[in-house]
Amino acid sequence: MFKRSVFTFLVALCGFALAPAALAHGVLKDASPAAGAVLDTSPAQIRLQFNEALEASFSKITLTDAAGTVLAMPAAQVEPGHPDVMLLIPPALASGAWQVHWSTLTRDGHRSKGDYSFKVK
Ligand SMILES: [Cu+2]
Repeated sequence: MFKRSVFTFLVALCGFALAPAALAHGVLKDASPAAGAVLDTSPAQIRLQFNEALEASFSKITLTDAAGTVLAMPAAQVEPGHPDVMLLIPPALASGAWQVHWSTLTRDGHRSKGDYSFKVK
């Protein structure tokens, strides 16, 4: 019962404190490759760091090419030891523009998503 009330309190606190700024949840803090990057070679990994710990099974990354086709590849993983980081090891990416689409469920229950693009020369 105590635990439950603490949980309720925390949920309420999170809601009250951040309700006016819903975008403060699951914010992308750092991305590699960065948005707008122009790379000489295909990136070895796509690493996205968020401001909150992620629920691995409900957080994902997809890549689409310039034509909007979704690239088939293994699912993104939460990086071991870094619950706020999602890591994707893509196959070799062809030259051109690539769009990164991410969606997250953070451990406090908030969903968030976004996209950005980079280029491979
Ligand atoms: Cu949150």
